[in-house]
Parts: sequence; C-alpha cells; structure tokens
Amino acid sequence: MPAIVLVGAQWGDEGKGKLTDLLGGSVDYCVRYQGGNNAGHTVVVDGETYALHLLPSGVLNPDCVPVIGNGVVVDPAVLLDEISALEARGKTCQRLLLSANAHLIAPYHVTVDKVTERFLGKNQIGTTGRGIGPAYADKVNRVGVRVQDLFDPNILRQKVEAALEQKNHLLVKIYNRRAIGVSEVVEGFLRYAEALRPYVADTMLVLNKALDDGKVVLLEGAQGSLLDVDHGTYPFVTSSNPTAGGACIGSGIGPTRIDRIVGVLKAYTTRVGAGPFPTELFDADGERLRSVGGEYGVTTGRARRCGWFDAVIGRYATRVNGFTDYMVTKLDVLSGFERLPVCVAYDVDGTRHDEIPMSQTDFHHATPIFEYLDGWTEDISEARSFEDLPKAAQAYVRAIEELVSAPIAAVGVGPGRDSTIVLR
Ligand code: 2SA
Ligand code: GDP
Ligand code: MG
Repeated sequence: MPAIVLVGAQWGDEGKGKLTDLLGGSVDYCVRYQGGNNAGHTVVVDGETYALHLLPSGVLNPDCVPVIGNGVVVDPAVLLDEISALEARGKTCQRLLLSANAHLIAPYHVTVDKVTERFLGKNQIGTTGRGIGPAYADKVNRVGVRVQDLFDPNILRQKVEAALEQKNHLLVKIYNRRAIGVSEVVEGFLRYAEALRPYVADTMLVLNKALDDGKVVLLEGAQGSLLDVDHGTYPFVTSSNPTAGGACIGSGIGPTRIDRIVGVLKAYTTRVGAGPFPTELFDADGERLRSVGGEYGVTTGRARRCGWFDAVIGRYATRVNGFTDYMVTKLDVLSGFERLPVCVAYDVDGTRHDEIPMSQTDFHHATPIFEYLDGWTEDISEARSFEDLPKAAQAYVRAIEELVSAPIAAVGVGPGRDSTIVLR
C-alpha cells in the first residue's frame, strides 16, 4: 500500500509544512527522513501558527503518527523543547517515534559549524548554525553518535571520545578555541536519555509493517531539491539528500513501495543563505515579494532572497525527483503585479541553456531569459476552485505546469489549511 513522498522543488520554504499537515489528515504516518532542526516548517491551523523544526508536520493531526527517521540528525535538547512547547499549546506528542539509528547533534557540532563559517569568510555557505553539516560529516566519517547510544553509557563515552579527538585537534590547533571535555558532553547527553526513551523505536520495521497492513505513509522532505548535497548547487547546499531518493535511505522504505512523489513549488522563487540564484531580484519587486510573502527564515529569522519563478529549476526538480505531480503555493502573493516574468532558460556568456548548466561556474554566470505573463489585480485568497481564479492567474498556473512538465494537483492561495484549491 502507498507511501507518498513530498519534496521541496526549489531552495526550500516552498510551503511543505502546510501541505504535509493538509495531507496528514488522510495519512497514518508522517516521517521526516533527512535534515534536522535547520528546517522551519510553518503550519497554520484554526488561525494558530506553529513553527516546526524537528517534529514532522503531521504531528498536528491527532490520527497521524509522527516519525523521525534514521536519516535525520537530532539535537536532543531542541527536540525535547519542541515537544514541551507543543504540549504547552495542548498538542500531544505521545505518538512520536524516534529512530534508534538517527544520529545526534552534539554541542561540538554546533561549535564547529559556527567556527567553520566564520573562518570561511566571504566563501561562507550561510548555514543555519545548527551543527547539521558537522553531524552528517561525523556520520559519514563513522564517528557519529546515535540515539541508541544514549542507553549504553560506556559505548556513548567511547564514541564521544573518538569524535572529540578529531574535533579538539581542529578547534585547538586550527581555530585557536578551547578543547571540549568528554565528560561534559557525555553527561549532557545522558540528561536527555530517559526523557527520550519512550519515543525510541525501530522505525524502519514499524513503517514497513505499517505498509504491509495497508497504512498510508507520508515522507516529508525538509529544505529543497536545489539544496541536496548531491543534486543541488554544491557547495551551497545542506548536508543531506532532500530529493526523493533520500526518502528511502532516511526511512528504510524501499523504492518499490513508493507510488506518489509530490513536488512543492512556490509560485516565485526564494533562497536563504549563499549560492547562485539566477532570477534573484534586488529591486522593489523583490522587496515586495519578501514583505507580502513574509519571506523570513522560520529558524534563523534571516531575510530570504526573492526572485521570479524559474522554470529551469522546476524542470530539473521534476527530473531528479521523478515527481508524479506538483502542489503550487503562494499564488496569492503574486496578486497586483502588472506582468509576471517567468524564467524559461538561461543565458551563459551568450549561449542559451534550456537546462541547468553542467558546471557550477556556468551556473554562477547564468542570467535569466524571461517570458512575460499577464498579472492580475484581484485578491485571490478566498478562491476555492480553479474557476474562482482570474483568467490571468489560471493562465499562470497552466503555463508553469507546462514548463515544469508535471501536472499540478493543488494551488495554495493562503497560509491556512483551507486556503487550497484542489485540481485533481
Ligand atoms: P545548513 O544549516 O548546513 O543546513 O545550511 C546549509 C544551506 O542550507 C540552507 N537551509 C535552508 N534553506 C531554506 N530553509 C531552511 N530552513 C529555515 C526556514 C531557514 C532559516 O525554514 O526558513 O530559518 O534560515 C534551511 N535550512 C538550511 C541554508 O540556508 C544554507 O544555504
Ligand atoms: P517549508 O519550509 O517548505 O515548510 O516552508 P516555510 O514554513 O519555511 O515557509 C512557507 C511560508 O509560506 C509559511 O509562512 C507558510 O505559512 C506560508 N504559506 C504556505 N502556503 C502558502 C500560500 O499558499 N499562500 C501564502 N500566502 N502563504 C503560504
Ligand atoms: Mg522552511
């Protein structure tokens, strides 16, 4: 029975949280499969806004089991704070399942993340400073600490020792910082062990059995396709695989069990952090998208860079994820622009590129080739059917559908659960 993957098609913040929450009403399990508390997923329910960082967006649906999969990196302090904050607002997290194989973010990962960024100077990635990259680096380097290690203090100490040997060398010798003590880290971790114990599970087994029993599992991507460490704008990426293939790795569900892969596509483009962004605007239009769209980081509060819709990116995301369909968000934000430029290809030093150039250097030099669509003046936030939209807004949706080569299943016209037009 079905597993569904939901992935950001651009550079993150497409509105995945809202759509995961929306789909959460009809799914049994909602799984985070990569990233950590760098994510910021906003869900608005009955006028209340929730900003989720580690908890899957399905947590707000009482019939949905939220799962933090093996592919996620977990800062235990952040997770417990997020659980308490949600419970203080009357939302229970008792159903939560946390993979025993998920890796932990330690305070030294946060330190290394921040110090590395500072030393990169003008080459900074613009990370969220949550320790994500260093935690994944330790995982791949086989010196990571996993959730299950919290329940075996001897193993925990050995692993922290091994991880700190390298970290302290870097901090003291290269960055001129103080060494971090093994005991302070181990004791810090152990303080969270008992509070986390009730949630810990073999989530791979649970999810596969759930699928055997005909349950519906939704795999919720964080960040976006162009931030994928393999398929994104490397090195200006996050350190995990948000693209659909990552959903299998980060949950333990095999590819043959997945039968729908939904791309979430903002009606314009944003990016937070450094890196190439061909349609970026530096003028009043960009400022208007930012203020009307509320384009500020949900985790760090940073102003997001804003630009026109980029169909080259969309087409790339369709291909690399194998999207079956799209959900478009924030069409309402475009109301009132007289005309809407849509990037259909790039110009790189006089040569037209219909696809993302193979070399990052070329991508850095890409400038957009636009086609212009008519805008509309009406407020569309109350539209609930495609026919409620002005003709120009309908044409915009159909044009981007054609350009990204996958059908559009829904269109968002506001942040709330109900502000969605379902097309198919
Ligand atoms: P990191 O911290 O190592 O993952 O940063 C590496 C790059 O990934 C980007 N990144 C994000 N981009 C968009 N949204 C994210 N979540 C927050 C949000 C971001 C925030 O929902 O607004 O609050 O600033 C997110 N997380 C990571 C990051 O900007 C780097 O470019
Ligand atoms: P995510 O990381 O993909 O979950 O997205 P974020 O939560 O970081 O940013 C998306 C923002 O857009 C949030 O503030 C949402 O409440 C908001 N949002 C989502 N869909 C829509 C929409 O269709 N219209 C408007 N105006 N806002 C939306
Ligand atoms: Mg976000």
